Amino acid sequence: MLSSKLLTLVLVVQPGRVLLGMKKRGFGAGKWNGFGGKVQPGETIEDAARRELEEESGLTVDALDKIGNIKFEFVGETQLLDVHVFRADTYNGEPTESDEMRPQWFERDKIPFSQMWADDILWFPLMLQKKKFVGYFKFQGHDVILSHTLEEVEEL
Ligand code: 6U4
Repeated sequence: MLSSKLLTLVLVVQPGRVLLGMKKRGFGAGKWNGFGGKVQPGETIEDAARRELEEESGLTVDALDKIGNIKFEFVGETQLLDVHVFRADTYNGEPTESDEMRPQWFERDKIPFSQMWADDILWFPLMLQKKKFVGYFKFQGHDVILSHTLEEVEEL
């Protein structure tokens, strides 16, 4: 039985564009990704999502919608990543570079999937259509998906 680590991931979406961050260090460095990180003890998952978004992008949000839950297994690792995905359609502040992330807006038809986690191209279309989803991805290293499941759900 694998233990799991709780993580958050926030996508800020505006009509026609999505904010991504270039991860400058740590897990997934060199990839464009949403903003997020580990849930700390005593913190709700949503609080962690807000905190990480602010730390990494400088933005605060009023409403965060739960949009997905994805579990990642990395062959050879004993811990699953249990990633709670949120979407924000409004935000306060201006995207600001942090030590960890360099934010940039991308037009919806120019999302840089070749420089993102390999799973993103599969679930971004659901997220952009505001469809909720659950998924499981088994990775070999950081680039190869060995198997996966992905399904739309009514509720999370
Ligand atoms: P810190 O605590 O910042 O040193 P770090 O190792 O940088 O930790 P962290 O906390 O930024 O990692 O968390 C990793 C982030 O990457 C989370 O937002 C979840 C996200 N993530 C992990 N695997 C992913 C994947 N396969 N696809 C994806 N996001 C993923 O889209």
